[in-house]
Order: sequence, then structure tokens, then C-alpha cells
Amino acid sequence: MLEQIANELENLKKEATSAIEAAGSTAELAELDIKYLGRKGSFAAYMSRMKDLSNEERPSFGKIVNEAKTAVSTALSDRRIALLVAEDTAKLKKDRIDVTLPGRFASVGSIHPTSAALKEISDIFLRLGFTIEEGPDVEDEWHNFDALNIPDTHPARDVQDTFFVKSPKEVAESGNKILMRTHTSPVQARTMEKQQPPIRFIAPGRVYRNERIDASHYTIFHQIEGLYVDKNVTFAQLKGTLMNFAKIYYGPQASIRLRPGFFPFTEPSAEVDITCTVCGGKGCSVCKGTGWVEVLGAGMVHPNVFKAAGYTDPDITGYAFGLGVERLAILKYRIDDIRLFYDNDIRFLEQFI
Ligand code: FA5
Repeated sequence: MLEQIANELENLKKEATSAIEAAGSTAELAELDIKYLGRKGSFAAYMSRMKDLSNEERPSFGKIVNEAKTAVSTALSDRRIALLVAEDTAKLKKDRIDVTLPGRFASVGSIHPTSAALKEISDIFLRLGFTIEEGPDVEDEWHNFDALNIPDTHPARDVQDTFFVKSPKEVAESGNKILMRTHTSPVQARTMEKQQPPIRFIAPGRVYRNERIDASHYTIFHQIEGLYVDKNVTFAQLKGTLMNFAKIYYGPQASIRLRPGFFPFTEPSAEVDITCTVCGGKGCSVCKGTGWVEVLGAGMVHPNVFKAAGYTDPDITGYAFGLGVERLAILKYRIDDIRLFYDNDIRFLEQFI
């Protein structure tokens, strides 16, 4: 009897171990575990036959069953380890991340150089005691020209230089031409209309000119107007303010040069140059070999401008200036073409992150 059971168990062990060897997944293995070693499994069924054996046979029977069970249990855990390793390897292979691949670049926005320059320049004048005023981009003829002592015959009023907005019919009806402001100076007229001296402000903004585009001229650009009106304001104060500004914006080595100029709304007037920062004043293509670049116009407020604003006090004087923001930024960042500010070429803009 014992011998027969031993044979049967040997066969069961062989059957179980070969089924275990053939199992292709840990799930399949779990089923075999239940089938052979489970509470109602094949080996458990054998234990119930213990009662049919004599007392002498029982220890040997127990030994044979345990050996067979241990063999099957070892086969199960060996196969389980092998399958787990194989499954893990397959998963790793499937989900493999190549850490040597270049990362996907998430582009972040950057401040446009014009905005950066507008803010930096404005901040300097705010620190020097100026406030900020604003005026409309779509302007009327009175504020852009008449109030600034720019006569009807002035070439700036020509359609060649100015973008007019209203049709000739609308103009005939209203009697006032509407245009895109050609400079920020109309903010002078608008502010003086509503405020009495002392006045000290800057007016940053966009201006429009109907002119030929080249490396230093564009049809849309930005200016910052400055106006200081009080009793006994002097030309020396104007010069000092502009010199201060140049040194703060470009560094202590920067200098300014004033040349006689003409603007109908200032008298005397000056064209203001700044040391060419590209060549340090030695002469290069940006400064056309002169060592200086013209960046702004300035002067003492013309009496006719005060008259148009209704200022009558004879002790009132004032200075005004209008600087070209892109021209200043060109010098600061050593950019050789104003068109780059408007092309929106990402390779250019990325350099200002
Ligand atoms: C004026 O526009 C005067 N309103 C400035 C002024 C204000 C003078 C107050 C006196 C008192 P002008 O046309 O020169 O002046 O322009 C001033 C600055 O704007 C120039 O020095 C230059 O830096 C810039 N600028 C002029 N035209 C262009 C253009 N087409 N593209 C880019 N920048 C320009």
C-alpha cells in the first residue's frame, strides 16, 4: 500500500513540476499552487488517506508526502522568481526611457526689448522726480501740430510724413484732421491744458510716421517725452538731467553732446547725441564713424506753446525733450538694425530672456 502511494506521489510530483516548468505567467503559477498545494489540492487529498495506513507505515507516509510537497513548493517558488524577473525585464524594456535623448524644450516668454527699454528708461526719470502722463495714439491736428507751434506750412504736416485717419469728407465736416500722432509732444499740450505749473512728467508711448524704413528708421517706434515747467527752469538743468540719465542708463563712461537743432515748439533747440557705446566713441558703422549717435531732441519750451496752453506768467519757463526708445535700446544692447524690434524673430527675442 505504502509503495503504491509512493509511486503515485512520485508521478504527481513529476506532473506538478513539469506543469510548473511550463507555466508562462505568475498568474498561471498561482492557479497551479492552488491546484497542487491548496487546501483542497492534490496533496491535501493524500493526507486524508493517512487513516487507511497502519501505525508503522504512517511516519514513512508522512515523510514521502512532505518530500513531494517540498519538491513541488520549491519548484513553484523557483519558477515564480524566474517569471517575475522575466516579467520585470519585459516591462522595463517596454517602458525604457532613454535618458541620453535631448529634453523637450518648453519655451518661456520673455520681455520684449522695447518694453524692457521703456520700463528701464521710465524708471530712471521717475527716480529723478518725474511723474508719468499719457496721451492718445489717435490724435487731432490741434494737439499734434497747432498747439506746438507747428505751422500749417510745416513739412511734418504733409501726408508724406503723417498717417491721417479721417477721410477728406469727414475732415471737411469736422474741420479738424485726425491722425496717428507723429511724436509724443502732443502730451505736452494736453497736460498743460489741464494742469498749472509746476509740471514735471515723462510720457512714454508709440508714435507713427509715414517714412522710409531702413536700419535706423521705422514707421512705428516709441518715444519718451519729458516736460519740466516751473519758475526759472534753465537750459543748464535740461543738460544736467540728460547727462544724468545717460550715465545711469549706459554707465559712468557715457557722455552727451548737444548740437544746435530746430523744433518749432522749443527755442533754443538741440539735437542730443550720446557716445556710441558700440565702439566706445572711436567710430564704427553704427555711429557712421563719428563716435556719437543722435538719440533725442530737446530745448526750452517756446513762448507760443505756453500761449496756446493759456500760461501767462512771464516767470514761467520750461524744458522739453523727446527721446527715441529704440535708438537708445540699439545702443544699449548693440543691435544693428531697428527692424529686428518688429520682425518678432524668436531667435532675436530669446536673447532678452
Ligand atoms: C521729435 O519727435 C520731437 N518731438 C522731440 C522733441 C521733444 C524735441 C521735445 C524738443 C522738445 P525727432 O523727430 O527728432 O523729434 O525725433 C526724436 C527722436 O526719435 C530721434 O532723436 C530719434 O531717436 C527717434 N526717431 C525719429 N524718427 C525715428 C524713426 N523713424 N524710427 C525710429 N526712431 C526715430
